[in-house]
Amino acid sequence: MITYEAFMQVLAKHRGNAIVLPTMTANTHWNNASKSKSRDLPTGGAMSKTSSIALGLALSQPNTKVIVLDGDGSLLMNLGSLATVAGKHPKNLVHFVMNNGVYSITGGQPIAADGIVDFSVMAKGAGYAAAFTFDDLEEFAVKAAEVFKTEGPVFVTIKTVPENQNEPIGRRRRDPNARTALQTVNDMRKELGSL
Ligand SMILES: Cc1ncc(C[n+]2csc(CCOP(=O)(O)OP(=O)(O)O)c2C)c(N)n1
Repeated sequence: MITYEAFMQVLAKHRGNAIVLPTMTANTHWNNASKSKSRDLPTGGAMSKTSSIALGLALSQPNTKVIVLDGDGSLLMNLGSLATVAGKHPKNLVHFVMNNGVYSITGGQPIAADGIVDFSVMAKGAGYAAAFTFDDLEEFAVKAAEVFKTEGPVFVTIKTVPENQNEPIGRRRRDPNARTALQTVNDMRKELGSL
């Protein structure tokens, strides 16, 4: 299994000028690793919708790589999005699912069919152009360049070590520098030259 922190370090090396959309547990870890925050579009409470937002961005910015860091519980809530993405053939979209087997943010409840469901097989079945699965950091580090060169939509399952949050949500430490949702969207619009 791969830790979020180590995965994010490898991703940061390969990100180039890609737009990155992290959600759930990936948000904090990507925020620590990203060197280009104006090209990040983190989404929090809109569970399961990040890949749909990413699809819109990928279609509107066809010459820019768009990377989604999805949660496995989130993806299960919006499985139809796999077919929607595949049907639009976004060549520039790379859709990662952080497969930690749980709803980490809400305390570690297991996802449906944990250990049985194979997201990469589902994505291929939905029509993604390619799908990979990584359970080992070294293997991902060696193949990452190939993953990002592959014509999309590309799907990547990353088997991640769960980091369960047991502190009640209202009592968790918040990043005092965190941008509001509106600031994040406005920053991205400026970055893309539409504001
Ligand atoms: C529509 C909707 N239902 C429920 C929630 C409550 N909720 C927030 S995070 C979460 C679990 C997310 O699990 P996963 O996508 O696997 O990410 P992880 O927490 O493991 O990083 C839930 C159920 C929500 N935000 N939105």
